[in-house]
Amino acid sequence: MRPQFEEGLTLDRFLMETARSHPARTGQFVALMHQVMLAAKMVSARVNRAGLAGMIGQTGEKNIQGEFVMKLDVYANETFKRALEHAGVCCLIVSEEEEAPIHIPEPYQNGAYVFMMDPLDGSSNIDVNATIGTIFGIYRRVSAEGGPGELQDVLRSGRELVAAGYIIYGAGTLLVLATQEHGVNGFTLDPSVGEFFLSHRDLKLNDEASLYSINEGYEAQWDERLVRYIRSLKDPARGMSARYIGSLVADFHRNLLKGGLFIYPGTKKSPKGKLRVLYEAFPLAFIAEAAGGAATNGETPILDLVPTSLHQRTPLVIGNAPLVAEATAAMSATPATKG
Ligand code: P6P
Repeated sequence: MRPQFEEGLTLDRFLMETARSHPARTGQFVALMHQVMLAAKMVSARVNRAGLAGMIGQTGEKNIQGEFVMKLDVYANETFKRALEHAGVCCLIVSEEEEAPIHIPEPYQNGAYVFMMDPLDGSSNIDVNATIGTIFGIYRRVSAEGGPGELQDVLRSGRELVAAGYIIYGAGTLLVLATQEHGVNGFTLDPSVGEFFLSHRDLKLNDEASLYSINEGYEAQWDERLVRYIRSLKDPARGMSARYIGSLVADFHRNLLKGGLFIYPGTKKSPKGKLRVLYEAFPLAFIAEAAGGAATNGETPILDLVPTSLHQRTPLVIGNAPLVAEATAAMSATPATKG
């Protein structure tokens, strides 16, 4: 039975109360999430004044404050890395911004967790002030405690994730956290006190959904079965509306709250699509399933995949379970033999 958490609870207290139910926990997960919260607040502050701080799309120059100007996504990567690499909670960090896995530098301790992140997804939307976000997934290491993390700690089934979440930097900053034991909960940052407060308790993807999200500009590159399926969603009798921001965290978050189906398919040019397994598809699939939804690659559940490389891509079909099942069946149907 999940404890009932009242609105307004801080993320700090939520973490401590939920950690208490795991005597085996060493407190490292709570410490890791504290570092994620710190980095999230720093990135949020910088995103909110990006235009002023000369952070829009520039790099390597000094701005009027004399600050070294980094592109926001580089700043986000550095901020999360720095917050996590010296806290003794991670043994490996994987980032969309870095080709190789990030090992914990001397003299810092290797911890029990692997942290995978897209530090600032949708950053192409920054210049137009569209909502962007950080996406993360967390494994407990399987390699021997104490030493540096290994590839076996991260190239593994999504079913082994222990937690996942995202921070969405929009009108407000919201941290959504999913864990195996406590479902999906959203915490809104009150920048005046620097705390995250429970604002979206026990989020659920129920079975009603009237939104679908896909970049229809690529229709000519889609598999014929997908073309037919998307056209079927436009039948007025279905009462569906199209919503597509082009920022994965924003599109996913809207569909999580309102119900909807998001598809980033493979195309003839890019059969594996654009989105990455480890730090986009896995975390969002973990969240979707924890909320009662589903996620597939158009054929099989995303979380059943076992990636063979850090930046491997996958098609993504994610949202309310009945819609995901319907879309997956349509996309994987045996093509009718030309008679
Ligand atoms: P397209 C943003 O660049 C991103 O990685 C995701 O946030 C978003 O869902 C996707 O690309 C949008 O891609 O090809 O539709 O512009």
